[in-house]
Amino acid sequence: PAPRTVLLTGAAGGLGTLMRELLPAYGYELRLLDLLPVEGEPAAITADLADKEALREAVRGVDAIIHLAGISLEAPFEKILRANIEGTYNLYEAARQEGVPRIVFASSNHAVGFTPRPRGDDPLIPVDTPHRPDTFYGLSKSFGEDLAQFYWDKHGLETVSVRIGSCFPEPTSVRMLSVWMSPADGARLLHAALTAKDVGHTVVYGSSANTRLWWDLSSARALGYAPQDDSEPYAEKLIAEQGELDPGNEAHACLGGHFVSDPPIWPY
Ligand code: NAI
Ligand code: 15L
Repeated sequence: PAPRTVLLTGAAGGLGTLMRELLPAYGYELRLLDLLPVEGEPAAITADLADKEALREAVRGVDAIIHLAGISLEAPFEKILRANIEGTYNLYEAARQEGVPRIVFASSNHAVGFTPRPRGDDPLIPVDTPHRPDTFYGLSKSFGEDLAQFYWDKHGLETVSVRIGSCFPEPTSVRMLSVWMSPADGARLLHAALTAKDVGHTVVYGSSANTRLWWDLSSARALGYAPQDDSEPYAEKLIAEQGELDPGNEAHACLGGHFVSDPPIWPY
């Protein structure tokens, strides 16, 4: 049967807020969880991913989990370790113990952020390109993908790992013309990831069908995802304001954009 009750972790965050608005139209009943209270949602579970008992209770009885909770930008390693690495492990372990069959994991383009971006007629970046994390943050997403593979191979718990580009209401940079995922396409992709049959562990890129796309969306399309949006209508204005991506600029050379060239955040 198609999943109906879905736990959404990270429900108070930017993406969580967008998906809370869009996913119910697909027929899901969302159970919400976040470290912070979720505005206007008194029934939301307020819990830390470090709280194993709270996670057991939160996942009990759901058909699937959309795992968005965690630190969403670069941060000192100890913080990433606790929230993203241990936190994601804790969630998978709770899901295994409670028999939840599928997780949709919010991975990130920063798991492969040091991959040079295609230029000219270069081929699109395939989904099986090696992990090249650009930050401790990206490293935690590479870990999450490996964790997902392990829980599938060892325990038969399915995951779709979505290497999200930039999911915001509008693209706000020239790089985003290539990596943007409209919120509506984000909901389409999550719905496909929840309902496709026999996904095992499938890795997909998460973006709209952008004219300036850098990566291959075929594994996402194979789940039934049919993106409807393209960032191109925003191109003229953004390029007039910011200029074309400069191939000599390190922050423009790779998929991860400025995450590649930003100075480390201390303490390292
Ligand atoms: P966000 O930072 O707005 O939201 C993350 C949420 O997780 C916050 O509400 C925060 O309170 C919660 N959280 C953090 N640590 C937690 C913990 N220990 N226990 C429980 N909850 C905790 O981030 P955003 O943009 O909504 O992203 C959601 C997910 O998608 C993140 O995992 C992020 O890495 C991933 N992602 C998002 C992209 C985007 O374009 N928005 C791009 C690529 C990946
Ligand atoms: C991410 O992984 C971040 O969570 C998000 O805030 C954006 O920075 C996005 O990547 C991006 O690459 O634009």
